Amino acid sequence: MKIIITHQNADFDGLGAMLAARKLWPDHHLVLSSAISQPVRKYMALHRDWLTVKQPPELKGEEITEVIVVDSRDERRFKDFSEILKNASRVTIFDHHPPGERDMEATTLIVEPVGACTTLLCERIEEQGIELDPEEATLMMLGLYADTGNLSFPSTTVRDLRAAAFLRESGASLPVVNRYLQQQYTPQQQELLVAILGGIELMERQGLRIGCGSHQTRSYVKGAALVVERILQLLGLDACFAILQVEGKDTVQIIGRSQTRHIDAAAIAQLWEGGGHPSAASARTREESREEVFEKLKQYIGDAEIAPLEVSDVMSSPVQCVASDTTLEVLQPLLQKWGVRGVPVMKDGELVGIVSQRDMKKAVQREDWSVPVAGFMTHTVITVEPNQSLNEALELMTEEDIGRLPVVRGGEVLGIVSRTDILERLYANGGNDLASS
Ligand SMILES: [Mn+2]
Repeated sequence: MKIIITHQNADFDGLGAMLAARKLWPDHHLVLSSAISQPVRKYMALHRDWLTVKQPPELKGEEITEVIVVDSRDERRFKDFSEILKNASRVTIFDHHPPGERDMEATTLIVEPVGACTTLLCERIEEQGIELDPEEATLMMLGLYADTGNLSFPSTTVRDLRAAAFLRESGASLPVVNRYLQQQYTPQQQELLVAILGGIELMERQGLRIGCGSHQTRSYVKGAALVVERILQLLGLDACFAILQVEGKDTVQIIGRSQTRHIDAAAIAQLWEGGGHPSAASARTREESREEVFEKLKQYIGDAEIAPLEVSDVMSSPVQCVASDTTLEVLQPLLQKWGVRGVPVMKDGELVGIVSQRDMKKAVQREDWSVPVAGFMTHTVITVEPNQSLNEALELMTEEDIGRLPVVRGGEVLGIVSRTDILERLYANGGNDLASS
């Protein structure tokens, strides 16, 4: 017998990649360990008619010759399958996680840094001209969207976008995708959200804001990671960690989310032998109490070496630009709509100026609404590179008496940084950045 498996606590990317693998190798059976994440369980309950999966006990007595593993290669996430994997004559792994210490060996190992594992298999499906029906395309789209945050996480690659286009063309239903990805919070999740928010400790390092919460719950809260993500957004944090424990139980759960390259959630999860991605990771331990874990976490964050922030860490990106022939009449409502005080001006793909409220005021006084931006913009454009320090950018703004700088590399406008963006960070850090750079 030949089988396709994914990690325990299967998520949509795991399931989507499994289905995609079976399209490529139809003689394989899908086998799902009984521990699966809650949204996936709900999905499975409604789609059993066409999505047939076996459970590990059904494999008893079968000789498993070939195994395809998708969406992880960390042996700790395959405890139900350890015997099978040891005895199989062929193991093929498709994964998109960075390497870890407990990675399994494989006959064929395909690991590529894309946003979702489903993407790797979708590409092969498209290449081979295999057709998908809308249900299949929808499940794969769920996998792709779940792991890329609806194609918005920084880990999203062009390959993920292309795979999404292929799945959409194959009839993937976005309303169905949304139904499973934007689930309402359960009462337990809502309670947890309020509890963590109430007791969260905020730390500031080099202008980065990191929240750490610790909470004991009456029972296990499914989907706690979503709660941590929500807190990150609500408080506008750069990273957020929650330490959870069920009353009367030994296991302490650590969940981390990070939106900054300076805080690696996976490296922190590894302190307790956990894993994941730099932006999203988790771990469990029975060796330490919740208080000990909390102290260790805070100490780690407090001691972590964090390079001084650069312009790229605080810039707004992508940035709205206007063409040099845009008229004042068109420009004024645009700036209002975008809620910005100034924008870069482009001509033939090149940055030729910057126009601010201040420039516009003068033009408005002349009441010539048909005058193009080029007629009243600031022509000398002072720019910064993304890797310049905040201090350098601020000095430049002070010297030149300007409120914002386009961030440019190799002629390409990557973003824009304002004085407020920088001052907020520097003051959050008590001015330490100024001293250290
Ligand atoms: Mn994945």
